[in-house]
Amino acid sequence: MAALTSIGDEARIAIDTLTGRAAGLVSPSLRLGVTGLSRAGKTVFITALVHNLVHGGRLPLFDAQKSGRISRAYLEHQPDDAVPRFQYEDHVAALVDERIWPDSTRAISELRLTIDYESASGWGRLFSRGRLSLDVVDYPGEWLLDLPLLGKDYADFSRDACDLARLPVRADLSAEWAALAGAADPDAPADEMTARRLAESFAAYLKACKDDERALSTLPPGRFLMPGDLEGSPALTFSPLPELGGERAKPGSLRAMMERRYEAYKTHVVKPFFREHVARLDRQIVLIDAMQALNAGPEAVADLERALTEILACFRQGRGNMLTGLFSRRIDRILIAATKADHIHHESHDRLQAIVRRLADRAIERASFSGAEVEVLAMAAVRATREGTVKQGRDTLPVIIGTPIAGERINGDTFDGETETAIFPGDLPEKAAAAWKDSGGAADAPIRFVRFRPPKLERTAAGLTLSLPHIRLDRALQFLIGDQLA
Ligand SMILES: Nc1nc2c(ncn2[C@@H]2O[C@H](COP(=O)(O)OP(=O)(O)OP(=O)(O)O)[C@@H](O)[C@H]2O)c(=O)[nH]1
Ligand SMILES: [Mg+2]
Repeated sequence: MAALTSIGDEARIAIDTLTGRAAGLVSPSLRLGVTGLSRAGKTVFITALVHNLVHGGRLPLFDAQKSGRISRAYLEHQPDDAVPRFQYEDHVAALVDERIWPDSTRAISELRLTIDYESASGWGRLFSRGRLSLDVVDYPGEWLLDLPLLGKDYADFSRDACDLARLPVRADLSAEWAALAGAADPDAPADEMTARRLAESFAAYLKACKDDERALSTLPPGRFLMPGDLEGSPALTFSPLPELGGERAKPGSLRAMMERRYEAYKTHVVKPFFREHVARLDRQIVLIDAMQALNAGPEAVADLERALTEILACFRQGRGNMLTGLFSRRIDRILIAATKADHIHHESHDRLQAIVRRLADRAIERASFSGAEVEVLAMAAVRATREGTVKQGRDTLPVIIGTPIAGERINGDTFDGETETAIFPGDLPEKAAAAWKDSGGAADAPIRFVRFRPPKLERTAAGLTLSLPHIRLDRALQFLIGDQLA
């Protein structure tokens, strides 16, 4: 990444980090980035993590909690005033009180959780104040996928975008934009209306890819789909153009205007995001919805692998830049986690994890990623189901039991959102794993899962609500922050 930023940026990152470190002397802090493509489960993960720490949830594989060394975990003011706060209370209210999944978030947000703990070693107790501030940063994976743009000029960007648009899987979705862009004359005088039509058509094509049932992964620019407060600004009103020659853009031409806006997008959107957020992270979790991809078929799995490769490439370390090497905080642990494992029986969890591991290994190899410890996990941040068995003739079948969301269907039955139902999830992951081996990629039989409502929380005799149930959230915590509380 270092090669893509200028010295000025490096210096700023270094200064930011030094100030951070200085502040860190007062209260040691760790920045945890949580990312993933939209609907991957970021909001649910953060909510469950905080809820379990604050309420002393069951986390047997998280050392500090298991050995009773955490005396208190509580929310504090976040350090960055310009970043929206992660609306933890709203999300908990949705999950726990209403038993509905939280709304989609679509932007960056942050939350500070402070943990008071006792060090495991007598030596540590002597020197450490036993307080860690965990700054959790939730940001869209789509924004991260913009980082490669920093290494591309407008002509490179146009060429790559046009190549991708012509691929058979995307050709029908991009047809309208391609026709419009093909008809535009790059050398004609710049015209706002032409630029707007092209940008809108390009954004519509990117959105169609996103909405497509093949679950095609997103293409940059990420803010075209999630513009936030930049909607309608010139930095977001451009589009790639086909067949650009190697010569420079004519002053005052459509191409020159597009070029300037593309550069503005990099300067005003991509760089600050990288500098202010990604470059300051210490740890990272990348959530992936492997279940959905397996469900949607081989193209979707291949696409998920491509997205994961690109995401990992963004975290790859710079090539020996002195400044970043010395000052910048660097991500030293990355967890790739497949969420929503509560949709399958625990006998299949290891299989799901094996599938994800293979996907991750290939992505790591293709991104020639190195420099951080990478771990892979199949988990459910919130466990919406429990397990049971059902007798069928002489067989005993393992089932999962939960309340399907109103409107979900299986075999012609439509659920009302209130009734608990036992579902036999099948041995599909096994099939998927086998098919994966054979086809060198993915399952060919689509797997169908029912979406469940969040679980009903049990209460203690004293009326206290217990913390949110999960699958392997404790393992995730141990890997991501366990060493900081040793
Ligand atoms: N059963 C189950 N479903 C989950 C879990 N995590 C997420 N989901 C489902 O996935 C959906 C998306 O989860 P979110 O946490 O909102 O995903 P996100 O990545 O924050 O999505 P955006 O904010 O849209 O980018 C939820 O509405 C749930 O339906 C989980 O641990 N178990
Ligand atoms: Mg979210």
